[in-house]
Amino acid sequence: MKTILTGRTKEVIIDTAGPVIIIGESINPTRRKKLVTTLQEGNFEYVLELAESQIKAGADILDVNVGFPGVDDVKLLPETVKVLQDNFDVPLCLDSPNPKAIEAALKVATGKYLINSANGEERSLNALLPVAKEFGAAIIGLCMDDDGITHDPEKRVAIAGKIIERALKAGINAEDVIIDPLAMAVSADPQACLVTLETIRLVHQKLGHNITQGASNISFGLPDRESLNAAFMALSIYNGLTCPIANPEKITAAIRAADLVLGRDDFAVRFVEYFQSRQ
Ligand code: THG
Repeated sequence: MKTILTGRTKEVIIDTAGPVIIIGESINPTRRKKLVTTLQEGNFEYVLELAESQIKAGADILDVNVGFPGVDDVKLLPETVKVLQDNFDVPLCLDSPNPKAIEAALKVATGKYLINSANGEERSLNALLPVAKEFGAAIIGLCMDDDGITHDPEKRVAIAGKIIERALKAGINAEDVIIDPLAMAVSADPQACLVTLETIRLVHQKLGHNITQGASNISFGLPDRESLNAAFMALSIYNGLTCPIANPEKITAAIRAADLVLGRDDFAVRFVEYFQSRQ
């Protein structure tokens, strides 16, 4: 299955057969105070810096999250989208819990972007599926619903199935629904990563959809996050993860390595090219 996203002129194909597509996570105010202060001043220079360095480091798509306390994201998300797409050609992943902000951003979008995210809650599906349909956007479906988050992988897959079914009924193409199995901190729950890995495996086998996840979530609260994230990334890719949201400056080398060992990089061309580009 192939999910096609576009920037102004650039097309990105997310293929369930790989290779891995990287969604850069860094435009996100979580522990990035400078992003909050610059955005509050209406200064987009730091956002542009984060975009440029992530693209150089291998990001194919950029996640855009401008949520912080007190922000008017119905205004700020579309403003940020405009600045980014005026300067870069990659597709964007619109990351907001506010459907109104997503809709406002899609109104100014110059490509086929990704909505981040809907989940199995009725309120979420009813608010976002019509928006995805209207603007021809793709959409991420998180494996949680009105009953909250389950630790049973089979139940997470059932929620993914429900989201896909509802999207189809709303007139959205199957390939435009990307499933997020939910990656959570392993410091808080020793089984958290195993549950996610099994969900990825089942979604890949039973539903055959593209799969994303906030891959750096798992290492919150621990030292040497890079090693932990790299181990989890490789295992997730083996099980069927195709478009992680992650920090390319820290994870692209491990992703290129995983693609190579999985036979998706003939003669190690992409692996070597990436290595040389970082020298
Ligand atoms: N699923 C989906 N979307 C998501 C998430 C998800 N969006 C948000 C988040 N989770 C993924 N994005 C991030 C962004 C930053 C970090 C983790 C996840 C992060 N930042 C460093 C920190 O907090 O220490 C700071 C910068 C760095 O060192 O890279 O960890 O699960 N669909």
